[in-house]
Amino acid sequence: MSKITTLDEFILHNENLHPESTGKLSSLLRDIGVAAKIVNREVNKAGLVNILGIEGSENFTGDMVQKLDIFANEKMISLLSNSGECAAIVSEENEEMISVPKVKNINANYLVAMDPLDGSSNIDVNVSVGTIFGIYKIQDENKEVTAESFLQKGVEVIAAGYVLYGTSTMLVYTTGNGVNGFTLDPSIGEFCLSHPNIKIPDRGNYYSVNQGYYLKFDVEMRRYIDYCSDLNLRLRYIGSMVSDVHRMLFQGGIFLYPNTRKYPQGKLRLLYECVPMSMVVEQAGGHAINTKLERIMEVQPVNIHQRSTIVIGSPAMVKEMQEFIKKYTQHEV
Ligand code: AHM
Ligand code: MG
Repeated sequence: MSKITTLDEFILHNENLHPESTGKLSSLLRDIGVAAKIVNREVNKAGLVNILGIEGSENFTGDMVQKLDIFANEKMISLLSNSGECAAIVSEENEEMISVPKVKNINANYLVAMDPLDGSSNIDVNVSVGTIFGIYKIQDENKEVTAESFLQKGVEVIAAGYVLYGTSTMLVYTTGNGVNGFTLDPSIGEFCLSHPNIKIPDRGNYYSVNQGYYLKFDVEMRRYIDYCSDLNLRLRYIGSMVSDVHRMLFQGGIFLYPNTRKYPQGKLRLLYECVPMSMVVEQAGGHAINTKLERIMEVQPVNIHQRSTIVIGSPAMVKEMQEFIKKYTQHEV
């Protein structure tokens, strides 16, 4: 029987490879792992207890917030706050940045941007959802941490990943040195290394886009979708970015969320959806750009909740899509 490596062991092992490391990032990553287990427990029993359904409130963007979103948000915030390593949090569910009080009067070094439960429209029909996170370093320790401290390009992110609450629960993350996937073994309550050094295939047989918006897409997007269909690629769209991108990561393919009439800047959030997923995909050998052909990781954010278009997945397919944008676009790119 091969030896099982738990998430904690893996994080510790990597820390030992870097003698200069302070262990603070490791501890933050471990806390995210613990939060993921707690959220997972609730997601799994969502059908059993009366936690499902609309909470009755709307989050500040006007999307309906469901109970599990609130639970996941609160759990993540509480674990990150107690970790002592996180100075502030930006969450999809909170309009303002959340300042975290110092633990034992020690300054924390990191900032966390997260979507605590992405794909929330899937919750009450028992379809996969996910948690997305990106960890930033505080650039100037002498300055007070404000929302502006989060306005760093994706290339500055030091760790990013996601948790997929699916048929099994997986945590996939990168610290900029490859991507590793861990599957939760419910019998021992541990994330165990199941997918070391993930590499995305150069192309795949899948494309993922909300084709229901076809007529609302720009012409280059419509031409590209026609092309995918001509090639007999298989359309897969769960409506949960984590799940859809996870499929591309393992089986190859392309995920697109372009601008629509309703969302002229795209729907997905740059800081806590597009950047972390782009870092994971790039670290696995894939590409991620917006429809202006900018690399997502190099976009300078101007607002913590800003939206972005995204084209992400297998490198050969993203390059191909890029050519469609250049050829058919009626805007300047
Ligand atoms: P959410 O954070 O409110 O759940 O919204 C993000 C989700 C993504 O997971 C998914 O890719 C997208 O919204 C689906 O949107 P649409 O229903 O417009 O296709
Ligand atoms: Mg989301």
